[in-house]
Amino acid sequence: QSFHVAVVGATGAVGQQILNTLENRNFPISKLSLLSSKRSAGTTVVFKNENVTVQEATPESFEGVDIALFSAGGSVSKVLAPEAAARGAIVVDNTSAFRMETDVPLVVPEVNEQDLLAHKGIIANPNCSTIQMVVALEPIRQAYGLKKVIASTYQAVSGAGASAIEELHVQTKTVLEGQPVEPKMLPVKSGEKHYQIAFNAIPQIDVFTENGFTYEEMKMINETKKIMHMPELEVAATCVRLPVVTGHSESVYIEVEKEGVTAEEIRVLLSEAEGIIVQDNPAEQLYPMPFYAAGQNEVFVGRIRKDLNNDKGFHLWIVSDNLLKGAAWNSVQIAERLIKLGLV
Ligand code: 11C
Repeated sequence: QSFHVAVVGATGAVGQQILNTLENRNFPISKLSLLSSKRSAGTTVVFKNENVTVQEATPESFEGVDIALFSAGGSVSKVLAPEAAARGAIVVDNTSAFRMETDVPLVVPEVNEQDLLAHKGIIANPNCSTIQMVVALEPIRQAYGLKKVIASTYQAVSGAGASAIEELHVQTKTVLEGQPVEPKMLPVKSGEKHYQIAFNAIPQIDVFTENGFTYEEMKMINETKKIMHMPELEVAATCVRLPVVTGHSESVYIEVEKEGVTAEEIRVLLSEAEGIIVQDNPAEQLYPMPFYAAGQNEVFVGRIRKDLNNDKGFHLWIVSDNLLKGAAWNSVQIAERLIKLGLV
């Protein structure tokens, strides 16, 4: 059994990784439609050693498509994802356009695969920083209960797309040559102010909301509650952009419900959990780092410590490739589960 797959946003940072992942997983494809906004149409991309020309995405592009993987920005998804679904395609959408809609499952397969069963044509892929965190938190929730989560993130520029990677490269070179830099992209491309990212840390990802948290922070808060089916979970986040190309890192403080849990118990639990690699041995300076996690599908967890004051408090360091588990791999994994569950 094989499927007509459409990739919308095929030329972007995530789109490229979706194509790599489809290729690496040998995804059962009978026909592949590579689509994009008008601006990128006509570009050639390579899939399985063949050049494929990207076509402009229109509603008609989705005739006969079984699975449509969208990562061309929220405005494209808002218009075209319903068109694709109306034509019978199952959409896996990487943007924030539909994530919080009640009839759209927001899915991380290791956590809430069963939510796929209720889909109505569109399935949302969560934000990258949310995905890696909930993969690590779900086994802990199941074993010990979960009351509180406070996350501080150290996020790579690739989360802001291919042009942000380019900006980091150009700025780094410019600074090393002793020239003044002209920031144009970060923290928010359409924003009024831009700051240098090379040799810097920017405590703003996406725009600010009225409560003082940024949208990235609110995504982590709201999406975590939805994916874990825990509206009552206490969650807070501070999201920071670093001059790292790929791989988001997170320092996460949690409080569990059960008393007397040890850090070693959490280490063992996570090392047996799906999609997680525990790298945690201070004696050997073993801990996850984004440079080494890049290119891999798993979520890496280390620095697991019990809080010094709170018996139910623990600290974790969670790292993953934001373009893979945070985006492309999670999307393709959803598509694979849809097939496994007989939903396509
Ligand atoms: C970043 N997390 O690192 C963002 C990118 O809602 O899918 C992903 C935005 C999203 O900038």
